[in-house]
Amino acid sequence: MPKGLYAITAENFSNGKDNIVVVKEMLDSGIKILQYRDKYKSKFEKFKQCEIIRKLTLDHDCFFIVNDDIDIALAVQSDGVHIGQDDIPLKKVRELTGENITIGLSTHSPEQALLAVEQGADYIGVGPIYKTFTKENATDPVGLNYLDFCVRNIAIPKIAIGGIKLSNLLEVYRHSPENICMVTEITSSSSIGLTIKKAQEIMHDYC
Ligand code: TZP
Ligand code: MG
Repeated sequence: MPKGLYAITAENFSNGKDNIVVVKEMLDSGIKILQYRDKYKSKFEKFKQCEIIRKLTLDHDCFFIVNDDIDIALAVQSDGVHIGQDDIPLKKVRELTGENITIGLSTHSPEQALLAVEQGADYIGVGPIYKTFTKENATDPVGLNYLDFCVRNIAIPKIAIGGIKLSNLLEVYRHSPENICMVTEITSSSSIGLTIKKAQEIMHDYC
């Protein structure tokens, strides 16, 4: 999985645009890791969008991850699937997917991060770093201390997520996670291209 900026769809926070329109703008602006996340559509609707996004991401050399739906991930042959602490246990997901797919797991504590590695996760989500209004029932912010723990103790890639904006991106970047995710800062931007460009400049300067 490439390092750098990690984008996630959020149709409810996309200024009325559908996921496909937003994804096209993201890809045209150079996003190299994209997660499809949609908590409101039917399985059929999600599958149809993921089918399109799979083609688009292949054309743009972008790593494509499906959130929650292991069956959709397998059906469209995404590069990865992302699960949370309340989903089917990671070991079972691995049995279903086989070794050739990247599995990401959201974590919120040192215990969860260590267990994720033990159970074979390929990367972990670390967050929410700051307060976020994007995810319903998000846990309280874990802050940068938990990110520091992970950077020191967890060898697999770490994706910092939650409440990250252009305004605090540099602060997070200085803590050296392999990837940083901004959800609504990108999806709800009136210029997705400009927002991604600014983010990439900030992250590039401090490599
Ligand atoms: N997982 C942890 S926080 C979050 C997810 C999906 C949402 C982060 O969204 P935003 O808009 O970047 O705060
Ligand atoms: Mg989930």
